[in-house]
Amino acid sequence: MKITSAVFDSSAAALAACPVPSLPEFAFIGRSNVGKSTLVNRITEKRDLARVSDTPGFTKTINFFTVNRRWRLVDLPGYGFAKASQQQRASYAGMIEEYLLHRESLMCVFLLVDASIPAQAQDLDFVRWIGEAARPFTIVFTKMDKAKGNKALENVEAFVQTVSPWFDDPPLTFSVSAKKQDGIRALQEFIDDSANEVLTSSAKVV
Ligand SMILES: Nc1nc2c(ncn2[C@@H]2O[C@H](COP(=O)(O)OP(=O)(O)O)[C@@H](O)[C@H]2O)c(=O)[nH]1
Ligand SMILES: [Mg+2]
Repeated sequence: MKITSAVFDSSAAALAACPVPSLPEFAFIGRSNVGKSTLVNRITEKRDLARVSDTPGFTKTINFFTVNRRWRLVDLPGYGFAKASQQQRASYAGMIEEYLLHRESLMCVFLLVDASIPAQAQDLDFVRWIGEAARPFTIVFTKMDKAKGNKALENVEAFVQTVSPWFDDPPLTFSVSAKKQDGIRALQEFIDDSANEVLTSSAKVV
């Protein structure tokens, strides 16, 4: 597949404000600083499409990007909002939860997990939550280049071992390095193939 166009669509602070669900959507979630915005930029092959910020918790809205006029990438606010008040935190969590549970065009949630550090409670909690909600998700291990030696592979292995017993089939995983450009193509193909599947099957129904 080829990226022919990628544009910022809109920002929303509530489910009701999201764009009309006319295209298959793929959402990115994870702790602040895990590499969500960077990954959106790599997948869309645009340097500055999603704002890459070093300030944890900078993105506070749901941001939509339309790619090839066929599918949308969705950059969700990071969880663990260091600079937000308790009340702000609760309202972001509510907004994200509503989007994840009720967005009809959501095809897959990508949970980004930092492979350079051991499993974090917040990430494991999210896997458990999304599994219980029975929403389609995959795990994307980021920053595969960052830790020394085999550490990243060991962290990935340990994470998968921890969560796999919670599911009938172990979750699908990807490993990427935005820095080295590793694993990006596989994600692009997965997204495009998934979008094609739904677009063709809905075309048949019409
Ligand atoms: N070493 C390394 N750093 C990365 C990678 N992906 C992102 N980063 C860095 O991690 C920081 C946070 O990235 P960002 O995309 O803003 O994270 P977000 O808060 O999840 O959107 C930035 O300084 C990025 O340059 C990666 O694959 N490898
Ligand atoms: Mg970001």
